[in-house]
Amino acid sequence: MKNFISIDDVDDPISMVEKVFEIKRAPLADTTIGRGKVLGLVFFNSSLRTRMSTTRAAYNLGMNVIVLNVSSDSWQLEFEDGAIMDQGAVEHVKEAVPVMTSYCDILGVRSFPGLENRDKDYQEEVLHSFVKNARCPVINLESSTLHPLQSLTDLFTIEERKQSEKPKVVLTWAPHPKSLPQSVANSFAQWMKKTDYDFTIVQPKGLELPEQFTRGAKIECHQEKALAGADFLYVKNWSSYHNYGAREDHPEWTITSEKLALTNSAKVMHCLPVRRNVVIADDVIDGANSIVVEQAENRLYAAQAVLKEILKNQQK
Ligand code: SN0
Repeated sequence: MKNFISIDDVDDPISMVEKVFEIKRAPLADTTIGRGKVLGLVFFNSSLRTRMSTTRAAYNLGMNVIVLNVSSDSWQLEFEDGAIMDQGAVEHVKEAVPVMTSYCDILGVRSFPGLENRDKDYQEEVLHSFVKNARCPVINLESSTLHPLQSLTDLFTIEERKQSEKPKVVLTWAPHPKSLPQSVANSFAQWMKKTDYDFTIVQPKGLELPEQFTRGAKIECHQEKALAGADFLYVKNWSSYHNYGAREDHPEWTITSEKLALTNSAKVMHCLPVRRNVVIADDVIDGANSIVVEQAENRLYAAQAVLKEILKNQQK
């Protein structure tokens, strides 16, 4: 694996999941493959799980880590070609990224969408300028449209816990006080489509995700109907793709114990952070069906599997 930008960098998602199983069975089986190497983690946005799990994953492989919080600790970057830099941005990505890669052997980058200009966000300007200017592999730590480290984790978590060959997996929209990216949901849909699960996405009418990621999935707009018989319930808010970035208020879409009762005692998943009693009710998150903490733990093994594949490729 050269970069980890999207599912397209993975030859076979299921064999990648096998590698995550191997790591989870023995996380410290290979503590020298990354010796002398440095992972740079560049954050344009907040992070808890991604930062900590990817750092720990690197340590388990013998790497060191440098974290840069661009928005608070570094110079403001310019991305536009030919920009006359007489405003806020201090440094162009054309210098900044090659310089970063002269100190690092792998670079991870997180950059959320602005949620104002759909074309701009869906062109993935920040992520692509990192890939273009980096002289080392790049890992997507959640970009404007995708979050593949989360999705690999999610697929692994379902494979680890499924009780039937083809579980019914439902991705349901849920309310949120802010406009959020579509990235987690887009990416989850993209990875689910590579499986033979019975996969449904349910959202209020008008909040459909972009077809490029959901084509082939069952798409519903009646939540209760979609929840019937679900084995896994993936709960997530996203803002509108069609009325780009708009937040919609549908308080009746919160996942409560009454909704959970409609499922086949579904395992409840969420990428976290989660707004309790808005997205998911307390008794569901605190209840026996919730696997959100175990799911987050699996971020470590997924990140470690990805780093290991990239390190192995560098040894060639
Ligand atoms: C991000 C998102 O893409 O939905 C990151 C999830 C891994 N979530 C948020 O930004 C939540 C912010 C909030 O105010 O709850």
